[in-house]
Amino acid sequence: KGISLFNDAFSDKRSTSSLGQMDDQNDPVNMILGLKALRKAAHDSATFQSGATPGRIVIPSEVAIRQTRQIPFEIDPPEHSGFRELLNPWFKRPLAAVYQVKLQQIIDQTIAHALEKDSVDIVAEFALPLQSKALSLLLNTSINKAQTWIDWGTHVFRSESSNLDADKANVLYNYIDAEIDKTMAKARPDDSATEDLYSVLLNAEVDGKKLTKEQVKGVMILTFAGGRDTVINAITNTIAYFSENINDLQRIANEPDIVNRAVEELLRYFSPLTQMGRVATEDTTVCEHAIKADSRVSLCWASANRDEKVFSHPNSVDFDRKVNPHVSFGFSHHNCLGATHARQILRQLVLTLANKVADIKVVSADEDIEQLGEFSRKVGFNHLVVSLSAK
Ligand code: HEM
Ligand code: EMZ
Repeated sequence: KGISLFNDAFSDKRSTSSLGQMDDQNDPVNMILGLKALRKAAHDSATFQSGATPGRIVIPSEVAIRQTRQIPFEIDPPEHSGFRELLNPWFKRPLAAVYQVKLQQIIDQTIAHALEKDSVDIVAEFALPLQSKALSLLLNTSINKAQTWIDWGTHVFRSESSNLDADKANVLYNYIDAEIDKTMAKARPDDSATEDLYSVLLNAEVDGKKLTKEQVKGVMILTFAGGRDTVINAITNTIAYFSENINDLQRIANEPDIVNRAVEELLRYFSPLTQMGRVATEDTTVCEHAIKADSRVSLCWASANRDEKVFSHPNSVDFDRKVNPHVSFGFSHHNCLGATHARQILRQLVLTLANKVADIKVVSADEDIEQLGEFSRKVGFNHLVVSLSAK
């Protein structure tokens, strides 16, 4: 088996040390590799903060290309909780039946289109349009806007030429500024059914104060950036997995009740987001290793998800795994706000593939390998051309 394999890039290191090291733009990172230590650090936001200079907790650091603080991602408790309470109900909307019906239409069209063609690039012609169209549901805005987002490509801050593309980032920032201004200029009807995320945020108060334009922009940048390549990788990797394990897809057709467990296991195995940083607020330790004040650590979700102390046979995909405390969506205060949406996409996608697709043949693949110091990790694909056949 080839393209469905996602090796554990951190296993050798984890067997001898609880921390890995990498440099990133002269701002080194101590990577926390074990699940238990990761959870402890994620929970301790006073010592390991998210609210550092905007962009610094992201790896690669986005300090050079972003001044706007992403909300609630780059804010620590206690301020974090007011923003989280505002956003939680909105981001739970994917649980509503009407939302799922609309999502199903998008998924059905995406699969029908792929079945019509001799071959499709799952990244550019399947996962990216699906992610962008589904995002219009999350924002509760017109699906016609999705084409603009599709034209931006798979990542809003990275391009083929650069890992940190300032021009590309500015396209997103200017777009969001313009959308905010348009929303403010509109006289809004008093009808909650027509509200989109921009208008909800512009009308909202947190701790008795209206959000500033800059804060609304911070939420919107995060919504566009955080749920983009993660979702695209999750979708593409899922198709890659089933291309070499078609019996597992047939099993889901026969036993649809296992779909949630299957999706969680695939998310554990792929870990679509490798790691996220924190900045130490004081001299401290992680697993008895010294960590200097104002230095970076990372919560390495991808490593923790293969921790042999927690997961038996961590490197196999096992849809029968009953206890699966994976951290693909993070852990503690900042756990992924988009998880309800992402899970809903993946569950409906896998069920629909299981019902409609008989086989997935890979035509060509180009793997996306992250180079993180001494670690090379496959996180997804630059392209994955496949040919789907109908049931
Ligand atoms: C936070 C992963 C999809 C929005 C996180 C975190 C992880 C993560 C690991 C925790 C970051 C931290 O602790 O610093 C993923 C994965 C996804 C996904 C693997 C897809 C499979 C999405 C989507 C959206 C989204 C679709 C929204 C459009 C957010 C937000 C936060 C977050 C807003 C910050 C929450 C907070 O700070 O309270 N995500 N994410 N994510 N994610 Fe996702
Ligand atoms: C940031 C991050 C959020 C960052 C939870 O993850 O996702 C990354 O893809 C973005 O580049 O800016 O939004």
